[in-house]
Amino acid sequence: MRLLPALLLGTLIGGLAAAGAAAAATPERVLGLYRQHCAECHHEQRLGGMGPALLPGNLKRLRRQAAVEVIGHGRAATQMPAFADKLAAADIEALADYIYTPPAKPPVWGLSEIRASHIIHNREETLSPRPVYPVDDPLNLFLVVELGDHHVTLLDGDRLEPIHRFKTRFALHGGPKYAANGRFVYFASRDGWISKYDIYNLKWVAEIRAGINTRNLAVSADGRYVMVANYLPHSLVLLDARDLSPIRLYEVKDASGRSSRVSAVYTAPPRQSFIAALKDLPEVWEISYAEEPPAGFSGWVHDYRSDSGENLEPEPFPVRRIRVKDYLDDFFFDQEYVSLIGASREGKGQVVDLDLGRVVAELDLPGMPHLGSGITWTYQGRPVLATPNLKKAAVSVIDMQTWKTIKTIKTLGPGFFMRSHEQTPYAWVDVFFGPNRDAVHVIDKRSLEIVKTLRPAPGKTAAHVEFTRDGRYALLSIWDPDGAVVVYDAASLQEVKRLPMNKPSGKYNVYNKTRYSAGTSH
Ligand code: DHE
Repeated sequence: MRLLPALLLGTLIGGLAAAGAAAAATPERVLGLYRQHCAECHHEQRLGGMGPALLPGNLKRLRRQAAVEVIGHGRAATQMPAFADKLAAADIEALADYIYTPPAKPPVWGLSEIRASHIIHNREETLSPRPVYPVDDPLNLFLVVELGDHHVTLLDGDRLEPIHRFKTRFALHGGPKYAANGRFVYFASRDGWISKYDIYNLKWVAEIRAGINTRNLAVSADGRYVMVANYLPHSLVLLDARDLSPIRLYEVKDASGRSSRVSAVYTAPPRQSFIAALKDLPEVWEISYAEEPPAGFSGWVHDYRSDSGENLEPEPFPVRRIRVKDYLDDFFFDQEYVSLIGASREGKGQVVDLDLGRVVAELDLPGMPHLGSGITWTYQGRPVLATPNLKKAAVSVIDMQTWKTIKTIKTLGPGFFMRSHEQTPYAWVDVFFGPNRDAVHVIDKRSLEIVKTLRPAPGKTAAHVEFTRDGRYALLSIWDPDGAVVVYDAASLQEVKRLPMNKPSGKYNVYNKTRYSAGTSH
């Protein structure tokens, strides 16, 4: 949620309300408060944007009283600020009532709306198959998302210099995903726009609005499909990667018809499938794009009994459902894509064996582990995973054979992103929240000790690291409108240079991403 303007306005006007009793909460007044404080991030019609949709269907896991708390005191690990000192308690209660009231007309975003939004900018066949600018190694290119003014910068990873800067849709979120050859990249914005960009020609190829409030997207390992995970509507949308035309929409429901938001979707290259976890149902979905899906995939999305085949025509891209023990808000995989390691926001961790199709272990992960940012490496001959925590000042290191925590590394505050590379002995983790948010820890993967704490811009959030293809340099964001990407020598940990940028967030190296480096998110 982008809240600065709302905050400033809130401070000026809301202070008056907070000081005294609120005026009577008429529908007009509540609507006015909503427009003034919430609409910028959550959308005029509560459909979500930078922040989630505020409709009863999307708030199933948030009790009304918890919503009152969030409005008053903000939400950890998000951009949601506290309004308790700007709004009177009665106004906060009235806003909570409002968001639990169904809209007069339920929002619809089906295949016809999706199709109607489709834009073709440039046909692939009209574009150059080679970069139109000088570059030695196109696999060592980087994209840097600049949240400050919704732009992306293309960086040359050898010269460590910008090549081009271009405007994007509003509020990109999650990692852009590259096609396997690294020429095309797919972006998702929080409000559902999926955009395909040609990095060689510096041109947009196509766009489509696949949802109203979107989580993320994944690209199939064969580069033929894009899958989009939505919060609103409760759907997954399969697109043709060539021009983003829609192939299939999956309504995300269980056998009894209860629907769910999708936490996220990822590609699982060795399985030729997409894997999605659900936020409101204890299920993981695996969707196969293999020519001949293995056994266990039903031909019908909405019916568990379809294995019997009664009256059901098998459809392409079938779904296999795996029941889990709790909701999975956040998750990632081992390098082989056999184990899915997931956790609910309440910190209940589970390991799902995707071959066996069931939960095989539970994890001790207190706080709010950010598994989406988890990484793996080999420690004393055994595979381990490490995850930052959005609520606790700690990094958990877990043995991936026994699934036991082998070390909890204390940090200076909760962190968002963790990164490493095969060619470096170090893992980097930021301190995203709290008074030390300008600090970044460097952990030695051999000793599991913090060996250095960097403060590249005192007072400004330092976050999210990505390595060059060879692991020689680590690039770090100064998450500020007057920010920069700071380049470090990954061995000496000395600063090499700074590239000024407008609130740079994630950085994505073509090689590391398309080779599924163990040190980065996939
Ligand atoms: Fe993210 C990735 C979920 C808040 C910046 N974030 C992801 C992914 C998920 C996720 C599921 C993986 C998607 C992918 O890459 O395919 N993020 C969530 C949340 O649930 C949470 C906590 C609440 C929310 O608002 O949705 C959240 N995220 C944030 C932020 O507040 C951040 C810091 C700023 C922003 O952009 O809104 C933020 N998230 C990012 C970034 C990535 C990301 C930069 C990609 C990291 C990468 O290197 O791959």
